[in-house]
Amino acid sequence: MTNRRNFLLGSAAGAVAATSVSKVAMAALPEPVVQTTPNTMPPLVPSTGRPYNPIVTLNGWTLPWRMNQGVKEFHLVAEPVVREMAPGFKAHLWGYNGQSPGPTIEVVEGDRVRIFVTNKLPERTSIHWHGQRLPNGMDGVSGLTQPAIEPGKTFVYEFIARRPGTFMYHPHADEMTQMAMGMMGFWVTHPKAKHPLIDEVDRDFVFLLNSYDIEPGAYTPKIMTMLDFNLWSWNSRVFPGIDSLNVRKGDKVRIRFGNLTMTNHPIHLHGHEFLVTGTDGGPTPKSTRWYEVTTDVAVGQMRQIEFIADEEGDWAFHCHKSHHTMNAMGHDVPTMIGVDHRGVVKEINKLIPDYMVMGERGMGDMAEMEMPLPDNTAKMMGGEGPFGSVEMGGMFSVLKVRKEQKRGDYSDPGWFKHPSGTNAFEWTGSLPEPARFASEGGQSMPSRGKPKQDIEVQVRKPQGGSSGHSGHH
Ligand SMILES: [Cu+2]
Repeated sequence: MTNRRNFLLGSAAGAVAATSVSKVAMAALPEPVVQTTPNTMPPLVPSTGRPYNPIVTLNGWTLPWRMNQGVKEFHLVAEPVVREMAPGFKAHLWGYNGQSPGPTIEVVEGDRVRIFVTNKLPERTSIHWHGQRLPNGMDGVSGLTQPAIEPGKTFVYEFIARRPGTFMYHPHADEMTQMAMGMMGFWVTHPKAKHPLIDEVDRDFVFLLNSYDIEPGAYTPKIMTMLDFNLWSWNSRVFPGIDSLNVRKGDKVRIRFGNLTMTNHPIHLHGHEFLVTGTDGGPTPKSTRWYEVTTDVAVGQMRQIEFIADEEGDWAFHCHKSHHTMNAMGHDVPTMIGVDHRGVVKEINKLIPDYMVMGERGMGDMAEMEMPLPDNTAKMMGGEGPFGSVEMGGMFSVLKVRKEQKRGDYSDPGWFKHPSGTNAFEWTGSLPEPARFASEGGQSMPSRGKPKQDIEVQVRKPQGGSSGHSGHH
């Protein structure tokens, strides 16, 4: 759970900051709130300031504030953190207030916001409030709009949350390193009154798309990686470490996501069609909305989707780039589908008895294989569902729609119990002759310049041996 730690008497890491920040200055700061678990925290219902319908951060939390003469004061601490990316797999990242990503900041349109940022990293930082309208000097670009925040120092940002919408925050100092290390967070500005383009919803979820390159067995991301990441994550979690989105049948659901990776992510929901009701620029005009089941989020963008959860079940929700639903194994694995290497394996087994070949029937076996992995490594794919392995990793979760789920209850209802007769099943009866070959064969347009003789693909077959191919030379 959330805990407060005394900043001056804090951990060893805190001692660095304590020496350089005076007691008088610290007394004026709101106490930093630190999160110690990667669990999805219940929504933070506002007890001061204007009311709003709070959001839920997947495997994350919302930062509490204090009111100081009408100003909402927050305190972010940039610091090294240990993030559990999936059960049993921990990464040494940089983040804010104990976690990566940092806490979600929720405010209401028109709020005056003051954010104290204390730097407990070994290098300079700053925070850019991605997408906000604000005075130029509050934009957080080190060198351009402010000096960088040196280690041990605290800076203050202050501005009015001028427009409602979905925003992010991230460093704008040594961005390449600091974002690759997990420094980022979400920001939601709720509308202050009924807004013609912002509907009220029953459930409002947020998560950030991020990616890491952590070698199997290692703890720290490689920060030089440009595209070949091996961990594609939502809020620095990989499936099966990403919590499900639990809703009540009939709920109006909003899901907001922002992309701080180096590639686009087509986010896909099963069983329902949704509207894109918000982008970086705020709510979309109603005339521009159309139904989709996949929406692409480009680098640096935010998207907000909405739908009525009117179909019961466990619905997959994931990035549609198939490599992004896999975990760390690297991409240097040759494709072995269809390769018969029984003979080779026999020879290798004489030298290495445990040697086995990967992927000759596809990679699905990897999900169940109990191959010894280096310590601290997420399986390439896995996740046990009610019918076996889901054979997924990375950017994958499940939308759970249930009749019994109560309003405001975000707990996991377990697996869906399918009404009898509504599951796909194995067919064991007789099979009819395929009708299609008789009716097919026509082309919509005749081809031109076709070779007189059909070209046959040459397949090199093993010569001789006892494989049954002898005689076919
Ligand atoms: Cu993706």
